[in-house]
Amino acid sequence: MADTFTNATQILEPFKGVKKVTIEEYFTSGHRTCQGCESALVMKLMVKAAGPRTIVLGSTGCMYVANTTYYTTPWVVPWMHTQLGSSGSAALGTSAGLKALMKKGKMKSEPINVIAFCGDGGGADMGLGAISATLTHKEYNSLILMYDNESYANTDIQLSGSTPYGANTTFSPPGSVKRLIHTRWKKNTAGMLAAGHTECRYVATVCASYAVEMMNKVRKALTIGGPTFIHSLDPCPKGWDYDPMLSHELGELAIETGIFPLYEVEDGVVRHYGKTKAIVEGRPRKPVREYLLKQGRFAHFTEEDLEYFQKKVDAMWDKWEIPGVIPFRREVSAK
Ligand SMILES: Cc1ncc(C[n+]2csc(CCOP(=O)(O)OP(=O)(O)O)c2C)c(N)n1
Ligand code: SF4
Ligand SMILES: [Mg+2]
Repeated sequence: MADTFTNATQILEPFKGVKKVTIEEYFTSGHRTCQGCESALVMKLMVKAAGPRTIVLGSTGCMYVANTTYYTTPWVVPWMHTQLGSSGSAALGTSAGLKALMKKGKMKSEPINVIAFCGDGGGADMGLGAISATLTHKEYNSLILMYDNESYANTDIQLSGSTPYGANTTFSPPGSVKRLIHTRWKKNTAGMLAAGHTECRYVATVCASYAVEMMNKVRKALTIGGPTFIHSLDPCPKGWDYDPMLSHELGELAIETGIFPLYEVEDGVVRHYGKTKAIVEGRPRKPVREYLLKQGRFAHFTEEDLEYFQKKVDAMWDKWEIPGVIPFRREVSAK
């Protein structure tokens, strides 16, 4: 056995401002994502943050299909496709494989980042079990990043467990008899995974509209090590039906309306950050209509629908045990 093996991670210090971000790209030209695709930006920032000694594994979805069209790819680092529900298994298996090879002295012992990404269909729905299992294996270092464009986008925008209430998708077109076909509330994926995996040392939510913060969360997850999870909210011009130039603004509005809170859970401690922190400290949230009505998928919403949506978001902030993170309330004992 090679005595040099350690289970160490790379120490990736946070970028202190945009001018300090490294210039090298590891996700370059050669992809065919839509104009304004925020998920493609997430891939670029994710691997830029991780650096060259990184392996990326990607489950089926837009970020697989549009990024590996025959004979072309934007990936500069080693990359592998995995089955739609397998991002968790791929992360764990690759990390375990590297560890075994290094321990046996069959490859040079060095910290290599393992990142597996999945969409919301692959992560919040189909692959949830595999992600959950991986987050309990604390001896293996990997990051699972779920890029959430709020639909099964690659197969033409079917609704997922992460699609917002009321949205028009190919599975939930509004009709004259029934206006809202999709009436389930979006899953709270990051909160669920953080609360349910007490030995997972790091879970965070991010949005690429805040690019440096987003990259620093990736760097932190990889540095902390063990299995870690990041949930990224990604505006998708095709699925959300808006002008591609609005991607950045819609990301900001998702945070400013309080619909998608930015937070990290590190060793069991919750920390809201960025504009979400300001909201927690008293800054007023923008009305959800400012976000919803910029998107064609909510064009059929009436005042009543907007009010319902607003009320649900208000409850996240006013009633949840930890705003935007943990939905339970303590019972108030009647004395
Ligand atoms: C087991 C399995 N079922 C269905 C499919 C078809 N399929 C390919 S991509 C995809 C959508 C995945 O959605 P998501 O994970 O949200 O990624 P996105 O396409 O939105 O980027 C589906 C259903 C598949 N590849 N494998
Ligand atoms: S459908 Fe959405 S996620 Fe897929 S490539 Fe287009 S913009 Fe990106
Ligand atoms: Mg998706």
